[in-house]
Amino acid sequence: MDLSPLQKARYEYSPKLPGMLRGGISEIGVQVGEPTESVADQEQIKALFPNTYGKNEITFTKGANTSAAKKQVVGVILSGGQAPGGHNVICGLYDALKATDKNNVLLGFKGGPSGLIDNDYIEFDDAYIDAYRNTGGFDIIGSGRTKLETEEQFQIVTEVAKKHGLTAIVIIGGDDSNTNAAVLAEYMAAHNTGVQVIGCPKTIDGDLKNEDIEASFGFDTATKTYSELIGNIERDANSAKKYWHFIKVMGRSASHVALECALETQPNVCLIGEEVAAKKMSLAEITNYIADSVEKRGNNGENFGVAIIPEGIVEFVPEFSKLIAEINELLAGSKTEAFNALPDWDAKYEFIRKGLSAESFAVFDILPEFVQHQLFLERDPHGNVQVSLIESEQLFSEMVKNELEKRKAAGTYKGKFGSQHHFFGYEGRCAFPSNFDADYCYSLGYNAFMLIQYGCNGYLSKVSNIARPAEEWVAGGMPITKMMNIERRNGKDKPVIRKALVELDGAPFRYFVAHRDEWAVKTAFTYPGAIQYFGPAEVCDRPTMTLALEKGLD
Ligand code: FBP
Repeated sequence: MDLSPLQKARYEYSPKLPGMLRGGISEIGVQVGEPTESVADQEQIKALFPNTYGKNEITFTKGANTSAAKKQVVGVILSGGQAPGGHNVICGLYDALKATDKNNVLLGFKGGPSGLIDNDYIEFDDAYIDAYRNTGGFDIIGSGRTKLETEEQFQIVTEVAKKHGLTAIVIIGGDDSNTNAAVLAEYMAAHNTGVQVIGCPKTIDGDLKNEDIEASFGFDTATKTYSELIGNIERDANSAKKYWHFIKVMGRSASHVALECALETQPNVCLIGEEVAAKKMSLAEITNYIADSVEKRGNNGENFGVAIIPEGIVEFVPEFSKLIAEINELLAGSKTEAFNALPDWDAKYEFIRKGLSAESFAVFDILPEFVQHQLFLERDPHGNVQVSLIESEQLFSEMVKNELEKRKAAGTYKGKFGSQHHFFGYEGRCAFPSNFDADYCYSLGYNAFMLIQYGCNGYLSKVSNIARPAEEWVAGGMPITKMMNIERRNGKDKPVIRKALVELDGAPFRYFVAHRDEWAVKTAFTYPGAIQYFGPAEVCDRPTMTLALEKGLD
């Protein structure tokens, strides 16, 4: 395989471990902390996890390694969307496992959780692992979105584990995958399989965090990649002075990615889904909010700007969610066929007008025609609207354009409006991990093995104090049940890890609110530039602004 110069250089990079994991395996001692309680619904969670609930927090220390000697055969899977640093979790896991005993074995199950079910695996060796050190992507074994959650799947996993003599399974995934890791850990304990299950917190969306997990890995690199691109676009906008750029950024639901990019690049507008929901903003209100910035800047002679739109925005707009629910109802079952049989869009439009409530039809009616078509014509196999396909960056730019025409006619807006559209998502999910993610991920993997070695089951690998230099990071583990509560999912009460949305009283959002009015009118862009891997620590090892603000460092 031909290597790029950066890839070669990154092979040589030695990820930084937390101080207590440095100095060799024999010097990693353990401190057992207090027993834990789930964040809410304690009685219900305890009843559902009788074997794994209430376990103690674990912190590693510098000291004698007191774990029992035992041959370890560990299986690992990557679950869900790619996130930079996943390879380093596996490298850290492998290095700790082999440093403990070179006869230990690490198996990588391919293509996500389904690899465990299908017993599709490889055994890692040095040469294989070395080819992936400090690189982006999940191609080391691939990933997938199959959910491991049914009794039948757990039975198959137990059989596969028995076949290989697995002593532990490491699941690298987001909130859902780690919820399922906790259920699998309970199953393994209840059936006396002797198989331990450990999770690692992954997702570029940044929504797997809580009082124990300070950040999910991949968020740092992905947001730095998008911020570089947004900064470049801002410079272009400020050079050409002729376009408004509407930039959608990934984040299936929570707006952490959009917020972090806004803190890094100071655009004129950034929508935050959680605020839209809290204020119950309508599409027209959001449109006016953006149009106000365009109008003020245009009237100052600045006919350009940048607006960041989070991927999940439309689901946070209450009137839009209601419209989607009504459309799904309107076309449920065989009604889709009747709709499809109508001769043309005029007939379909009439059908829609009669079928929707007056309130929802009014929302439908202000949507640009391409979105109206998209809502009715591109549907998933169950006949539901595919909200994720809605091009919200185009939706809002079109609505803003229409609004500005009205303002022009009324004589309040004197500028010119031209727009460009972008969607940044896949560009960032497999980037070479930043030093932060390379270090954090390697530490999470190394630490996951220490949790296995010390006999833990149903724990999430936890590395904290991560806004500080790596030497000061604290390695340990937290029972996953501590992070769980009961939520209603698909009509049933389920124990789940609570998804972390943007907190409107949190420091990152408050910082944004304190500055956004100024950014909306002035050209206050900042240009973060490309991720730097070699150079001064303040440039190369800088945490996200979200983390720095949450930890009171900025
Ligand atoms: P995870 O939560 O699994 O980490 O994935 C997040 C994400 O990257 C979202 O930002 C995005 O909406 C989604 O995955 C895209 O999924 P897919 O890769 O299946 O297109």
